Amino acid sequence: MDIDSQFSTVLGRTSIFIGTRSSPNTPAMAQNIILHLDYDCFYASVFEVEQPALRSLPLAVQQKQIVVTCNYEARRRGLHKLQLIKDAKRICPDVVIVLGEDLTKFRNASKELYLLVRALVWGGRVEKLGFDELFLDVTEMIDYNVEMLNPNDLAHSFFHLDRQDPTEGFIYDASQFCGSTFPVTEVAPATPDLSSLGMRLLVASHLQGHIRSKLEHQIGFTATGGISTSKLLAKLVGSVHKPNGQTTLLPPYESTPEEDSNVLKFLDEHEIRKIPGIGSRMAQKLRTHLTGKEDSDEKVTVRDVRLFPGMGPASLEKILGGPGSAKGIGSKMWNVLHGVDTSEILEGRDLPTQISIEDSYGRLDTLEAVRRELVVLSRSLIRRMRTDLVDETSRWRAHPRTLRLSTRPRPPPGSETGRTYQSNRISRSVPLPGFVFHLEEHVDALAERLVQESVLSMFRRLHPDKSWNLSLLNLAVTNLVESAGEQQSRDIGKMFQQQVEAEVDVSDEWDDEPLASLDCVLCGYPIPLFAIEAHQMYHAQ
Ligand code: DCP
Ligand code: MG
Repeated sequence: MDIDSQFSTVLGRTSIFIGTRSSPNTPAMAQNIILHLDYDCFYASVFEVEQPALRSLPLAVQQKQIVVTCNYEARRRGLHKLQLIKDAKRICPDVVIVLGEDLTKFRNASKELYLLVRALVWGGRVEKLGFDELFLDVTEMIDYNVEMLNPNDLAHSFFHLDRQDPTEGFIYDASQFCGSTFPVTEVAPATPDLSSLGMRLLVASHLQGHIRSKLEHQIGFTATGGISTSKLLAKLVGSVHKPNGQTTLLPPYESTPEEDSNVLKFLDEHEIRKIPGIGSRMAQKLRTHLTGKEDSDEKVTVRDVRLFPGMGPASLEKILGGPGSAKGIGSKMWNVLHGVDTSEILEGRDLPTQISIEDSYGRLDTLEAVRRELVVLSRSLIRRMRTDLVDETSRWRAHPRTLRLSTRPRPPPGSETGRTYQSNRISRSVPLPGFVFHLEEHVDALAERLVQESVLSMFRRLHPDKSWNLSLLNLAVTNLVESAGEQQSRDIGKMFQQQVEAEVDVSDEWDDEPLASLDCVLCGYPIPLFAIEAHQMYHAQ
C-alpha cells in the first residue's frame, strides 16, 4: 500500500470556525449579534410541504435501512433519528415511510430557504451550514433599529427592514423578548438601557421571530432559533427549545469575582461532546484525561474540564495537540470552553466545498461491475455539478480542480471492529479533466468518457491486486475554484482564514458535503487535502 492510499476519508465533518483574536478574559466590546436557525425535522418537512396531509401522521424518512429523520408526531410515538427501519416499524406500526435517498428536493428546499433569509439580512451576511442550518450576522440591522427606538413607548415599536424605505418592516413590542430566554425571565427591566447588550439581543429576538414566521408562512418550514453574540453560543442556545421555538442567551456575558456569567452558567452543564467544535475524538481524549481511563464513557461536562486541576491552554495543548492537529489547539479549545468564538459569518457559501456521490454495495468484486457502477456515479456527479455550479446564463460559477475516487474494501468477516471498518476508506486524486465542463455534450457520453479516461486508471492504482471485494464507491470533485465574477466583493483574507480554520475543524457532526479532509491512518488526525503532501513528508522522515 502506498502512503497515499493509507489515508481514509472522514465523512460528515462540519465546522464551527473558532477564531483566536480574544482570550476568555477579553472584555466584550460592541459584540456582534448572531442568529442561528435550524429547520425542524428537515427532510420530513420537505415531504410535508409537498403533501400537507402527512403533517398529522407519524412520518419517517428512509435512507438504506435507517430512519435519517422523522417528524415530531413520529418522535412523540417513540421514533428518533438514526434508528433502524425495522425498529421504527416495530415501535410504531402505522409509521409512514418515505424514501429520502435522492437529495435533490432537500437541496432545492434548502436553497430556497437560504435565499429568502439572505434577502432579508443587510449585506447578505448569512452562512449556510449543511442543508438545514444558517448563521446570520444581523449586527448592523440591530444597531440601526436600537437607535430608532422610542424609550417612552417601547411597546409600539417598528422594526425597519429597509433603510431606504421606512414603511418596510413590522410592528413589535420592544418591552419584552420574543420567544424564550436563558435563564428564564419574567419581565424586561422597566427602564432599559438602550445601548446595552440586553436591549440589542431583545430587538434581535423580534427579528428572529419575524424571520421564522416568514419561513413558515411563505415556504412552510418551521425552524428553531438561537440569539446570541457568536455562532457557537447562538447555535447552542437555539437547541434549548426545540422544535419551532427560539431562545435568547441573556447577559451578563462577563463573569465577576462574585458570579459566573450566564455564558458560563449555560455552557457548564453541557456534556463536552455537545459543544460545536469538540468532535468525538477530542471528547474521548478529554474524558480519558479527566477519568484516567481509556475508553471511558463517563459523562464529562464543560465545567468538569474547565475546573479540572491544572487545566488551561497549555494543558489542553498537551492533551489535544499532536501531529496533524491545528496549531494553538489548546488556547482555541480553552476559548470554546469559555464560550469565546470570534469567527465571522462566511457569506456566499451557497457554493459547495465539494460535490461527492457515493453508494454502498453488498458485493462488488468484478471489474465489469465496478465499471458499470462508476459510470452511474459519474453520471450523477456530472448532473450535480451542472445543477449546483452552473448559473442561469449557462456559465460555470466554479470549477472543481480535483477528481477523487474512494473505495472501501470489505474486510474478511469478523476481522475488523465496526469503527476501523467505518474509517477504512482509501482514495486517490487526479486533476479533473476539462471536458467534463462541456455543457453541449450529453451527460451519459461525458460519464462514459470520464470513467474510461480517468476513473478506471485511478481504480487500478488503488486496487492493483486481482482480487478484492468493495462495500463502497465514492466519486467526488473537490478543490473548487470560483469563477472571477463570484469573487468580486469577496475578501481574499477571509477566504484564506477559512482555509486555515478548516484545520481546526474538529466537529464530526453529519454534513451533506464531506469536507476535503482525510484521516491519516498512521496518526489518526484529519488532514486537509492541501496539507496531505506535507503530512506525508512528516511521516516519511
Ligand atoms: N441527516 C442525515 N443523516 C444524518 C443526520 C441528518 O441524512 N446522520 C439529514 C436528515 C435531517 C437533516 O439532515 O432532516 C438535518 O439534520 P438535523 O440533525 O438538523 O435533523 P432534523 O432537522 O431532521 O431534526 P431536528 O428537528 O432535530 O433538527
Ligand atoms: Mg434540523
